[in-house]
Amino acid sequence: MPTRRELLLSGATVGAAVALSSRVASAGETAETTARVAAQPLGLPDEHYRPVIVPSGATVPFRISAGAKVFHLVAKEFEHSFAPGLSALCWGYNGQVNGPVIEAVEGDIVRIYVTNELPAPTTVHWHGFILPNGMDGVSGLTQEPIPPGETWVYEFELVQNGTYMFHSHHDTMTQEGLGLTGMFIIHPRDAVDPPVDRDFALMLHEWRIDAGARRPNPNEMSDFNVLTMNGRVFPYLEPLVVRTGQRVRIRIGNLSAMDHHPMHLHGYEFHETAVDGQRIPTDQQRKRVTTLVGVGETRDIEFDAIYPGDWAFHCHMTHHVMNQMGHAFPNMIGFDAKGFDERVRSVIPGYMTMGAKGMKDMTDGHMAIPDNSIPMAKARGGFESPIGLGGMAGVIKVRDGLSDDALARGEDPGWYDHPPGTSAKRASDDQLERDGIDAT
Ligand SMILES: [Cu+2]
Repeated sequence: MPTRRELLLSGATVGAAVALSSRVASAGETAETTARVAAQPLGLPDEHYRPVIVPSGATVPFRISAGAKVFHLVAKEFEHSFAPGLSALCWGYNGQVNGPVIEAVEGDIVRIYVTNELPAPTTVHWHGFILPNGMDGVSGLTQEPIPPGETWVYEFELVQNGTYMFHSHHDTMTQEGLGLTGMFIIHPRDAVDPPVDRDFALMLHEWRIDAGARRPNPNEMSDFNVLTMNGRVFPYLEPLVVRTGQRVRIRIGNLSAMDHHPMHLHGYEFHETAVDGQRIPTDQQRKRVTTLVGVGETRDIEFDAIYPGDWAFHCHMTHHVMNQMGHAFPNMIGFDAKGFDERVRSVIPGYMTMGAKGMKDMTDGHMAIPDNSIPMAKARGGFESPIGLGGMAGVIKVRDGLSDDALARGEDPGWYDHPPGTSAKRASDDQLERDGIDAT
């Protein structure tokens, strides 16, 4: 077995690894005093791992320098779009809320620079990591917070593999709440069996954004009205596109403030293959259709995409698949508004009571909405009626014969064309009579 010294590092020699600048401010002692050398070559995309796909998001680019994989996170405020018609001033890394995704390989040494362009101090905590205590990123406990305008550096070896996360640990309620969270995926040295063809990463979050407000309210404790995956509400999260027969993994992380999310996949039974980065032995993996992702937890699920179609994947808390407009209305179900509406119209021309048949009234687009807000599910699929989903929902589009190129380009194949005889439709008189259904 070669000694550490004999090992050439990808793109950098051992000599370069030792010559680490001491001018860099460090979150702990290690980066300043010793440059460790990875025991094996740093893992490279497409050579040592298949990169994850981040719908509506991105991974952090890296360079190899002085024996480590070098990443740079810039924490700052920016305008984030949750959906056309709804944006707000959020805090995030590299211009993304709840992202971007850092990807590396078990055994890699990572050196992560954090530039603080926020108006407040910050830190980054590496959630679930086995690392030196001084790299753990807890403000006041393991380091001084990073002052505005400064760049600090974290450096540690990745001794685990799996789906992990990172987030601010300074004034956590405010900073996490405004979007300073992301996923950190550590690929194993040897791909798990069976390997997956499509490996998706989704980060869950919840926000309180009052209609017309410029910023989310991080002080909210229970009444969240914008529920997102990778910072988007349905249907503005890019679809998860898969060719029929491919093996799929979905990695789900939850750094919502207060809510656990039961994530439900339509049309499939999946295996829950990892919890908090820990791979579950194959014979203990349970088949499920819903996986509960607690706050601060991650889950990996895997399945063979053998059923073509447009399959919903969403949180099963019904208020979490609504958009802003919809939670706070009075209960009008069953209210007979006929005479009432006429009387009110004599005072308010054009008045119409909404919600007597349920919240679907709100989806049809004939209700005036305030600036910078989104009504419940305005989106249309392949049908005349809008899709009855909003918030924390996405679509997995499984299609026959998609080319590798089309998948690599992230092309949206459009809405599913259901084969004849495979869709729900109005029952015919013949059917009703044949089967003895009295529908009169
Ligand atoms: Cu939920």
